[in-house]
Amino acid sequence: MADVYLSLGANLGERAATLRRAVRDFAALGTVTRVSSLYETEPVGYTDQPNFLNAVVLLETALEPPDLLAGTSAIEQAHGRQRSFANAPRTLDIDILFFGERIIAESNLVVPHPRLAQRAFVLVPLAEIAPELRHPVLSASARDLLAQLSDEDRSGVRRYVGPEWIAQE
Ligand code: PH2
Ligand code: MG
Ligand code: MG
Repeated sequence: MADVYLSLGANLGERAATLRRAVRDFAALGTVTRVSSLYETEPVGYTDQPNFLNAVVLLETALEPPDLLAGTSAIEQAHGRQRSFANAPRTLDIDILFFGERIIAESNLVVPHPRLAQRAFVLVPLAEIAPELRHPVLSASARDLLAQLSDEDRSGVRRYVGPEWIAQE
């Protein structure tokens, strides 16, 4: 079994409902044992698009990385994900942040996620559910990585609903 941290994002459609359904769909891939609050976040990278809702979950899975990636991609597709251009608005994005302590560098999957240390929309929810989690390459905790970001980066991330969001509707 591996502890896998997944990042979820949505900025089109019924954002919270989509994220909730996606986390329920993760039952097909393993057991979700922790869910962060839901955060409303300003778009990073390509900024001319709506705000996102972002969250991070811990999934305990017996799948190997390629099978997990196939599973998360299928869930993105099931929720209407269209691939247009990099960083385009999307109904659902699921990114594998960590796969246990494994380091993966394949053409279609790089783990730990290469941009997570720069992204407050990932580190704020990650540090909420796993502050002590160690990045196996950078050898810093989620809490420390978050502390290295600027106030300006962190200010683009605001709590939207507490962890109870997953049980609503
Ligand atoms: N995802 C991106 C690019 N920019 N910005 C926010 N706030 N949230 C995201 O999930 C996000 C982004 C690429 O996947
Ligand atoms: Mg992404
Ligand atoms: Mg993605």
